Amino acid sequence: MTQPRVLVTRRWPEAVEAAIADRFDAIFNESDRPLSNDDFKLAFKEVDAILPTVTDHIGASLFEAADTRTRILANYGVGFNHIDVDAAKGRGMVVTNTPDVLSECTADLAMTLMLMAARRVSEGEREVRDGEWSGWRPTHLLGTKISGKTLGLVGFGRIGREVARRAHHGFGMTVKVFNRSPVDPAVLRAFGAEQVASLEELLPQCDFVSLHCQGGADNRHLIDARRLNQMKPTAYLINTARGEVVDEKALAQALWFETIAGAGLDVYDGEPSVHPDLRACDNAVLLPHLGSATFETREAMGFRVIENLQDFFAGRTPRDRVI
Ligand code: 8YV
Repeated sequence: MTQPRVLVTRRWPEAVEAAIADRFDAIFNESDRPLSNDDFKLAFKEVDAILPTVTDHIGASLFEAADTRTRILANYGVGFNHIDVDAAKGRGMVVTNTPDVLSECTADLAMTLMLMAARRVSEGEREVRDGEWSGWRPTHLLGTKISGKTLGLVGFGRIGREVARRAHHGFGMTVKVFNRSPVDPAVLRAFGAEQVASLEELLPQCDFVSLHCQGGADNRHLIDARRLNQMKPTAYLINTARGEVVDEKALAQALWFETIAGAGLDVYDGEPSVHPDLRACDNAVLLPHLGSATFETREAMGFRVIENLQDFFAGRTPRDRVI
């Protein structure tokens, strides 16, 4: 029996690539450079499955060719806002993602950013590396305590819940949740959390606000100048979700004029370029999209993609089908 032909758009962990090579007629991207639109147009004609990542912008125009062979886009990652899912649906394509396996590591990174921003970790490290540290003193680089403070979560899916677990049970934080749909009270109780009705209600109460909603058009600039103004001047904004959820120019202004205390960002609108005004803010901690970047998680994401593909090609509904 001929194996399905699949295209892996970036380098994946070795063990996963080996497993893919065993099971499929696989094309790997040895150079690990993002593919162009023309590469994708060709791939749509020649492979049964494309295995994209967040760095692949698979827009509507790529779905227009008449002679498309691709039947499934098996995304490596939970977020899939880089794929035009309506266009995929229009072509009868299946789209899958990789939830669950990255929730813990992404939540760990949100906590990392919270601690780094509040405790001024990057400023301190820059000082030591630059040879500028003049020694201990009682007033040196004072930051903000996170234990016992109030954390607002925007979005309460799998990752938001893992952040709530860490924040509440690990750091004794009070957790408030804004989520579009009502959350089961038993789930809220497990994290000592309270659901509030609106962002307007959430933002003024929180010492930390952490974003865990989806990207995409609906949430573009959900956090804009008006909403940043509703945050306390002592509060911190954490974003491990998608860059487009925040109006970055407005955030840079809020940081520069200290209408909020700081931010911890892992994702950016138009990454890998980062808004120059944000890079100029000392009170912003800026990481290069590391949310799921552990050996364990990146392997687990890969094996989850393989499971989805095997189900699909065996005629079963993949467990992580989103379209
Ligand atoms: C991934 C992420 O590394 O899963 C997601 O949505 O943001 C990251 O953890 C990335 O998307 C891989 O495509």
